[in-house]
This record gives sequence, C-alpha cells and structure tokens, in this order.
Amino acid sequence: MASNKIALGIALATLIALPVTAGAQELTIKAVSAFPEGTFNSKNFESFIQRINAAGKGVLQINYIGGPKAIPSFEVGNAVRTGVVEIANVTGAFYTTIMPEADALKLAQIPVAEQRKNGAIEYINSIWNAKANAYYLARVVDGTPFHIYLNKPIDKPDLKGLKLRVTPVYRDFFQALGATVVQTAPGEVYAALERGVVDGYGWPITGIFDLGWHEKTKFRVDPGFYNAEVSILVNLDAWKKMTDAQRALLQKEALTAEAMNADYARDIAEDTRKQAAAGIKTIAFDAANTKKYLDTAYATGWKGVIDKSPEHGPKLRQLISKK
Ligand code: 173
Repeated sequence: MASNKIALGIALATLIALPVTAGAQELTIKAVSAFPEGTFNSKNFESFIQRINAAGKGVLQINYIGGPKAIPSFEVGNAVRTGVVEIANVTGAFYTTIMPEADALKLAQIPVAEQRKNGAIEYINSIWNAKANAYYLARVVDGTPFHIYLNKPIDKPDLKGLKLRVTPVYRDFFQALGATVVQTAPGEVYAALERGVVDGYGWPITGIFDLGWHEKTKFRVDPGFYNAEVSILVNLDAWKKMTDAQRALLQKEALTAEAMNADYARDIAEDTRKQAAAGIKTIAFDAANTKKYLDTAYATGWKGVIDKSPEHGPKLRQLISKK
C-alpha cells in the first residue's frame, strides 16, 4: 500500500514538474539556407541566426547546418514542411511544387512593413500554414529587382533564339518573350555559363559576384522587374510547440531582419557599379518597348499565379500590388 502511494506520489510529482522543466529548457532548432552560405541572399538570415544565438541563451538556439550542400535548393521547402529542419531561408520559386502561391511574393509592389499593416502577411501566413505546414516568419530580401543577364546582345524585348537559365520566377515571362528555358539551382549557373549551355540567366541585381558569374556575363538588360523575395519559414509543428518566450524572440529578431532590408539600397548601388567595372554592358530599350517589357513581366507573372491558384491568386494580387 505504502509503496503504491509513493509510486503515485512520484508519478504526480513528475507530471506536475515536467511541463515546468520543459518550459525552462533551452531549445535547439536546425536551420538551412536555400542559397549558398555567406552569399548575398543568405546574409540577412545568417545575421538573424547570430542575433538569436546571442540573445537566446537558455531559451532558443539555432544550429545552422548551411546552404544547398546540406539540402538542395529546390528541396528546402519540403524539408520545412516535413520538419526535417525547423527553420529555413528560402524563396518561393524553390517550392512552387508544394504551393504555387509561393511564387507570388516576387510580384509585391509594397514593402513587407506595409504588407504587415494591410493584412497581406496575415493572409500569406494562413496560406503557408495550410499548404506548406509553415509559419511565415519574415521577408529577408525585399526591394531588389531581377534582371536578365546575357552573353548575346538584344535590341528589343525579344528573346527568340536564346536559351536562358530560369527558376519559376522568370519562366512564364522569358517564354512569353520567345526564349527557350532551362531550370537550374543557383549552384549550377556558373557551370551552365562556362559550358555555353545557356546564353544568359535571370537573377537579381545583387549577388552575381558571389559565385563568379560576372566572369561569364557580358550584358545586363535594364530596367529590373519584380521584387526578389527570400523569406524565413518555420515548420508549423515546431512553431506551435515553442514557448511564448521562444516565439517572441523569433518574432522580435524577424522584425529587426525586415528593418535591415532598407540596407539593400546600398548593395544595389554597389553591385550596379561593380558590374559596370567588371565590363558588363547595359542594354536598355526605348520607352515603348520598356513599357511593353514591364507590362509583359507583370501580366505573365500574375497570370501564372492566378491560373495555378484561382483561390488565392486574385486576393494576393489585391493585397501586394501598388494601389
Ligand atoms: O534562383 C533564382 O534565380 C531565384 O529564383 C531567386 C529568387 C530570389 C532571390 C534570388 C534568386
């Protein structure tokens, strides 16, 4: 009898004590980036991790596994969805097979701070929760446009006879201009250029120096189009299991990371200057063709999203377009 009572007492004590100790325990989560370590599109995420690890002693630590050598770029979305990693730095174009809506974020014409105010982020988060099992934590690349980089000149928005490296970001647009396209991860662009497999590629204004592409690039087409997007996603099950303190820390540093998007203006100016210094010539069209170029970019971009997601495409368009 007595030993039964003791056993019950121990069981009860354990039950009561467990949540308390669990709550007080430091949690370590695994992180990856869909872009190579140390490169432009990873750097905001990497400094976010450093801040979490500095401020999160006893609360939350992030174990950064690294870039696409750990998990290939196009598999990072799925790794977050299934919980293989708890947190990741990734662009929507890399997980359109999970949810076509992911690629819509490149079409945003208002900065993420405004998207937080007008309800866009709340709407985006609800789609990401339901379709990618992900919590949409922060947009860590915002305000840097994409460009076409070429090794053969063009004099109007016509890419007939050219083979370009794409991701879903550029596919519909480049094809509408007559290009043949081939999809590769960022890590394969240099080899494709070196072997002459492609005549050019899509990429933001920033970052072509990270992997040496400037050595294999002759022209950049201006102006830029869209708004390069890279975001931090958290596996939704992991997010729900966290304590309030852990979630609050992530949210605080997420907002700090988003505030740092303003610094990209300097990177844009710097990379534009460096491209010219590296001998990359710019190609620009007359006013009518420039308008046609940008109109085609947005028309094909939204058509792609809305065709694949009639449910969320129109509402996303309304929320993230310029009024
Ligand atoms: O790989 C890409 O060209 C791409 O889709 C992308 C998206 C956001 C930032 C940088 C590249």
